[in-house]
Amino acid sequence: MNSDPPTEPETKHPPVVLSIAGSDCSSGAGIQADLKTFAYFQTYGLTAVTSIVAESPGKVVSTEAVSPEILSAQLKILAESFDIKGIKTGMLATAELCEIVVNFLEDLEGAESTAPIVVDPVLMASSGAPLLDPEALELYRRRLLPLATLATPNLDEAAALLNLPPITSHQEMDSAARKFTGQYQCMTLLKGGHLDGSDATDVLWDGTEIHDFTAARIHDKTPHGTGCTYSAAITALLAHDYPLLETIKSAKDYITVAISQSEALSNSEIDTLNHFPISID
Ligand code: PXL
Repeated sequence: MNSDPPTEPETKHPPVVLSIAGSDCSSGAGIQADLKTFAYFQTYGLTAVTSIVAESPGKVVSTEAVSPEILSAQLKILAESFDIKGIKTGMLATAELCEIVVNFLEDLEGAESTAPIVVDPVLMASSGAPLLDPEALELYRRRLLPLATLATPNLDEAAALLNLPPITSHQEMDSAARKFTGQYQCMTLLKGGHLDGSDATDVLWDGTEIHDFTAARIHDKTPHGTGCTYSAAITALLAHDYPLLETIKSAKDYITVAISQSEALSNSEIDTLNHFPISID
């Protein structure tokens, strides 16, 4: 008779990841997009809400930042309760909330957390509505970005944070990505989606080498929430311990298919991103 103990199927918990971001009631961007993306990549997503945004795709009508007390309380209970393997920040709304987030991340580092921190420096919605008070920019520059493992600015965000004129070519992207890392001591994925051309190329400067990530541009599709969704995918894959280059390649493949399968679900001209695309090959 076989006396070996029955072999249990190996149960592996999904990595726990945290999004510190705003709520987009239309669910294309913000924490709603992050949670869907975290689920797609088989991670367990937590959220700390910074602000509530009333919007539909392409139209922000109102934003309301949460109180400092409730943001602090969300972060405190989550840090006490979970072993967090990856963190992303999105819309941080005000300088006061930004400072709470910075203090929280510094405390985590002090407690020897090795969770990667992905900072998506959300300054405005695709419609142009401001999502960060200008006074908070200094905190990004001095304290938040230097805590990041990876920052994921788009062209406008990188130009604003570097005090540069508009970035208009691949060559300028290359030098802006290097400059961003030089100034803020984090790796930089500069997203070139807003540049003209038949391809959408993002440039990663990892402190040693430049890497390009290119996908065919999907001309007729500009759904909102692509930046949030892309950085959430990166956070989830890093939490799974994927190497950085594979992470960015897979996240770029995912966002490209999510864009190509976006749909007109609202009465807006702007499509709704498909966070659960059918196939990503
Ligand atoms: O896509 C930027 C963005 C980020 N976060 C929240 C948003 C938006 C865009 O509207 O609402 C909460």
